[in-house]
Amino acid sequence: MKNILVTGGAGFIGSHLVRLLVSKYPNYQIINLDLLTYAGNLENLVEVQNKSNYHFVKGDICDHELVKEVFQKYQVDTVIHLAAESHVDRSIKDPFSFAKTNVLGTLSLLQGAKQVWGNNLNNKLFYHISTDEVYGTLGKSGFFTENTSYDPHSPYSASKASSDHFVRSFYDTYNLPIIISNCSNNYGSHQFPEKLIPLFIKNICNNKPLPVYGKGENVRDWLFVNDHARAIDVIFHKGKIGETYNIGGFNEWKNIDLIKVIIKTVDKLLGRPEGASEELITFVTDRAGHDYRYAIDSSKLKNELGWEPSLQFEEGIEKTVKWYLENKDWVDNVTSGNYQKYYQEMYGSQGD
Ligand code: NAD
Ligand code: TDX
Repeated sequence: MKNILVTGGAGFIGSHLVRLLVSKYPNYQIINLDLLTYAGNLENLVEVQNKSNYHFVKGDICDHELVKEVFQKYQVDTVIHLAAESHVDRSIKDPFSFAKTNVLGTLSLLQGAKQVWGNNLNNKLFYHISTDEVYGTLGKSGFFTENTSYDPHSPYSASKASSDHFVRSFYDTYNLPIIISNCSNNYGSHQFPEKLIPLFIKNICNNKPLPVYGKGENVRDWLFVNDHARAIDVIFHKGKIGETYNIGGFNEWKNIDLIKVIIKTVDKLLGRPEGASEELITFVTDRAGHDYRYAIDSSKLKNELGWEPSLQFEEGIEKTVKWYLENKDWVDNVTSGNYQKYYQEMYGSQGD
């Protein structure tokens, strides 16, 4: 029996995790606390919304009184904390909201756990979900390990780094049982079309330009989102208190090469001639402070807890593209509202 508070469960990774936990563990109560910002969508959770072990609370993690109420009402013994502002480009335009949600929101949850749990810390866990971006950028070779020093460059990664430090400080100072994992770039269904892969699939379908930052030379390490959810499940059950685990797929792609794979896959599934949409590639002004390369060494997670990615990249990309093509209504729904304004402000005439 567990009472697990998942924050940000209506977002991309959170909704994959909630669906996994609710169906795999009928004896666990899963409480999803989510503010439903532009990135949160209850449509992502229709599959579990009527399950008796699933509970939804709409609210802000920064609302400390609400957080304590939720801890008490549901007798929360585990927190898996994903709620965050998560898009680097938005953090460049509005860093303050990243500090608020990612730093103060995390602190509000830590304080809630500390106050409600008191000295009764048996079988308690505060599991914080973080990113490889806290480590900064790599050159052409090498990997981030759990011992790499923090060196964030964007307001997003600075806010995530700060939240990681707060989480660790609660372990060192108050013995709060914590675990942190730092994952590489995720891809898969239900990702908001502001991030590279869903944005480009959407634009290819609509014959719109594909805004590639700089020369498209930057490198990211891509992991299928279901594999991240599986890793969280493993770490939550078998991870050691106080430890950090890196999660990644040993799957590095230069942006421009990845974009060509996406184009090829979408063209094939839409019945267009191979490579027809390559003419949509448009090189635009680089992202400010753009980290050159991320690559995760996840051997600790493999050697100590036995986790490995389950899917080859080509298979994952094909599944992902198919999902977006078959779920145009989902894409249209999440991109109604303020999305057009965001797109115009972000890409202006460059991407349109
Ligand atoms: P997302 O933007 O898709 O979802 C974030 C969720 O948090 C949304 O449901 C949103 O409504 C909710 N939220 C935002 N502010 C809130 C607040 N103040 N109170 C309550 N809920 C709030 O994000 P994602 O891509 O699913 O990322 C989830 C977590 O994983 C984040 O902490 C992110 O830093 C981390 N992460 C993401 C990736 C990635 O590739 N997407 C990789 C590594 C780590
Ligand atoms: O329009 C674009 N053009 C482009 O060239 C966009 C949106 C992105 N890019 C580039 C920037 C990056 O090098 O593609 C790469 C991937 O960009 P994003 O999808 O925005 O991801 P990234 O900035 O790498 O961060 C992601 O991975 C780590 C998530 O958004 C973070 O939440 C996570 O922590």
